[in-house]
Amino acid sequence: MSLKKAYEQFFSMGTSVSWSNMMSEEAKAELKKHYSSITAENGMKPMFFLDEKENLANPEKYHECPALHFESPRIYLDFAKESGIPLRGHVLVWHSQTPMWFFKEKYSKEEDAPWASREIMLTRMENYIKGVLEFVQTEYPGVVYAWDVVNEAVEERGQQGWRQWSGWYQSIGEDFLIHAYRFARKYAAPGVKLFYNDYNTFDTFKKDFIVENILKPLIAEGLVDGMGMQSHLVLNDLDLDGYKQALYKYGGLGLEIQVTELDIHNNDPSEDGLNKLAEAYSELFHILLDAKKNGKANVTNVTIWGMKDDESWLTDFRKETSYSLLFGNNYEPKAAYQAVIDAVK
Ligand code: 9MR
Repeated sequence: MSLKKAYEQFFSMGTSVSWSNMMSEEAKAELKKHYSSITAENGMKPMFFLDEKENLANPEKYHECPALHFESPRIYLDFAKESGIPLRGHVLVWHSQTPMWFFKEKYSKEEDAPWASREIMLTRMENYIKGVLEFVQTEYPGVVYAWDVVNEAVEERGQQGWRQWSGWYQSIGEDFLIHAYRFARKYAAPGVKLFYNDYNTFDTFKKDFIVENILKPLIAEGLVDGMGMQSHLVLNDLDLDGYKQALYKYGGLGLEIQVTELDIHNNDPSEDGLNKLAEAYSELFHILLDAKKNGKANVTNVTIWGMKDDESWLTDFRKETSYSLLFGNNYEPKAAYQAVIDAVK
């Protein structure tokens, strides 16, 4: 049984893919077998589209319209096109993995270089979004079905509100977000879905902030189609009730819901540890399936953040080996994989 087949009636099943996955025939075979959606884990973020050499060499020429290059993104788009697996675009507007010089006057790399003006940054934003979407839609029509337009605009603790140290916030102000969606809607091909994406979206304050300050204003202008709940969870600190409440709250707004970056950090590779992980995945997938079936949330995709344990970003981030995914280091299905398959039976 494959993941995509098991879930085809309910939602697509995705995974993030790395550059090295794209170089591996084994990984590509696994992708074709199990997944009906892919997301580039890194390679379609702004740092990969922005041509640093060209922009820095000719800042006057590009100060309104940044030079872009497409080598890195093409690897993912070529595979998506050739395999027929639709791709989630990640991500257009983010504070991270966007070079600091992009936000600065004359694309300066000096440490205390001034921010570019609001007007210039709005123009750069529009031209960046236009350039990326037009490239993708011209050369790979129909391949990218959704975009995370803005990622992680809210502070760690929601009660602090907007992430004010973001280059976007610093240079434009809090309405950078609505402008990003206006530009994305303007240039996105018909049918391409626009998402807001964030982590810890079940945190009470963060959830309320996102609903009131981000989703409702975007919905009022018809600028957003879906909410991306990243879902980087931790096995020893799970609150699936809170998760369900958040899912229902976002779902109640009438948006599509996608679980965009699912993993459950687990540092225990013993049988007991792996069984606990399987139970957590099982419970989570039951929540998602129930929400879909009872109309509480229109879940349209679940994406696992990594194809196999030894490729998870979590080991680096948590400073301990993480056994958080559905497949082990040789793509062997773990108990968590079986639990996900069983959840839908
Ligand atoms: O998994 C990605 C990792 O390889 C990168 O080093 C990291 C850099 O910030 O980004 C990771 O992916 C992030 C995603 O783009 C946005 N949500 C959080 C993810 C985990 O950090």
